Amino acid sequence: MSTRYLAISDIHGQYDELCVLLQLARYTPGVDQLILMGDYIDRGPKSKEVLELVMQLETQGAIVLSGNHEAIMHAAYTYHSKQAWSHWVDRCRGDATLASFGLSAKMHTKNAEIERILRWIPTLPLYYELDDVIFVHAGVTNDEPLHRMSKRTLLWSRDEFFTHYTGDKLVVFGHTTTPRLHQDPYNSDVYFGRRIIGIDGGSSVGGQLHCLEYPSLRVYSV
Ligand SMILES: [Mn+2]
Repeated sequence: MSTRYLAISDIHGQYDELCVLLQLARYTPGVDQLILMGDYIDRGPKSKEVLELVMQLETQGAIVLSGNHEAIMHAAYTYHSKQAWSHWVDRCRGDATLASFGLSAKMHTKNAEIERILRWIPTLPLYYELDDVIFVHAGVTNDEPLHRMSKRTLLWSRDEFFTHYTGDKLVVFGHTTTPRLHQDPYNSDVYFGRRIIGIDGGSSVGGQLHCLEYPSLRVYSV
């Protein structure tokens, strides 16, 4: 029997939903291969709990990719710039992440747990590849080998990827919410396009959190 891959993306602090979803998919560490595709933090109420669970799942064998929100948080603490801090805390709702750690939004506020996360973020891979499928937070380009693609492409791609992708491999991605992919604000279901599958149902903005089972392409949703 082939391995069951389970892909989840854009959890954004929705810890309770993540726990329910893992139960619904009957995720079994050591049997199934879980692939978490980034954006664990910001917006939702329980980023700290999500991060702790994700790190635990990683030690149990889950593949844990980075999203752009992890990169934004890391940049906010790395650069001595009010703009970088405000971009994360205000624009990307990093204030919700800080609040989940019991911290204020004061510039570069930190505790030991935050320091641990800042050391962990740079260790996260940006994609995961099988013979016929690529799992990535945002997207890929058509004309470069995957290992040469920029962080910008892998973590931030939008329309240039999902409207123009011509590659041979199926790409499973998050980052762009599925109502936008469906061009229907009321449809947050998984988006099955031409050799692309968008799974970010916009859970933190009133949509759904999805888990895509591969290769069956069965979907579990909360
Ligand atoms: Mn994203």
